[in-house]
Amino acid sequence: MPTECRTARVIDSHTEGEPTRVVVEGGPDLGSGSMQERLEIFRSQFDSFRAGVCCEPRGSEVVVGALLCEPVDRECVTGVIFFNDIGYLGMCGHGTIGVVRTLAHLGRLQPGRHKIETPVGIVEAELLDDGSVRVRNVESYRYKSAVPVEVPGFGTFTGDIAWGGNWFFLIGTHPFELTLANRHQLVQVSHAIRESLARAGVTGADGAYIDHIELFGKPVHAENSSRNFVLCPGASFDRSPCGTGTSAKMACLYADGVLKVGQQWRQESILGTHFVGTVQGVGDRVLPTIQGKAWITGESTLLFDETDPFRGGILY
Ligand code: PYC
Repeated sequence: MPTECRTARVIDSHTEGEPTRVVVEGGPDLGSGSMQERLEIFRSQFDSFRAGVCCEPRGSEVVVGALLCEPVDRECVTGVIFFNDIGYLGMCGHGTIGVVRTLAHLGRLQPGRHKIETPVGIVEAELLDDGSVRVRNVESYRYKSAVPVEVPGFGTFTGDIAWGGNWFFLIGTHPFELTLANRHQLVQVSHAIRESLARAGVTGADGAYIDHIELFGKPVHAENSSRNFVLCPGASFDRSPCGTGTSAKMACLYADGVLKVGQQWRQESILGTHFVGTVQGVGDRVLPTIQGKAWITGESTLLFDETDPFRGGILY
């Protein structure tokens, strides 16, 4: 934990059930390079700050952190680096909705469109009058379709590999019940799938590690298009429908000719909450938008006492 970080002011929210903890003051100084360069500085020099904010005893494996930074591009309202209990995220859809809701709560932005800089590109977020937020994500695409993977103890699964701001393996056919009551089995099998993909050398573009596994099934609410279960990096699952996961899904549906430009895709989460998504076509890729709502749940100051053995989190 950097000695200069003794306190951090954070605002907590949840987006359709998934928590975001925005660091609004007290984060480490990452310099003035690109967001990708700042992410590398964060990772190599201040990783204990990430763990101190997200891990127990101050956080938990389900918390996604968001460090606000001065944007490089002055047209952006803020820069942001997303992180969790085990590392860093390229983009985060539910987290972006949480950031916008937090900035509105602080009086730092008004309803309307705002650009936000992330390590994987600029996204645009619109705060709507009803308090919901529509995020136009980074360009998303299907990288490979119908990839089989043998998973010891579970059998063979076939999935698509797609980019939606993070790398996903998306599986439509499986025997598992997508219910909250069945979450332990879902975590176990999707964890085994992720390990099997890595062992078999199945990756995203340029050898990128596939850190999100997404299972699909029928929605519980008839107005929705599909239900998902998303394993996040680490051992936690997304309580929201996952903004980057919904983007990756829509890129696959678009590539299959199933989702047309402007058509709505309502992605239901494991909790029964939903995001409304649409795509714009960009050649064989898409520019996805996802819309959902966040609620502020707390404002606090985290304290990192120098004598606390867990000021940098409990590391499993
Ligand atoms: O909403 O993109 C998302 C997300 C990624 C990990 C957790 N949520």
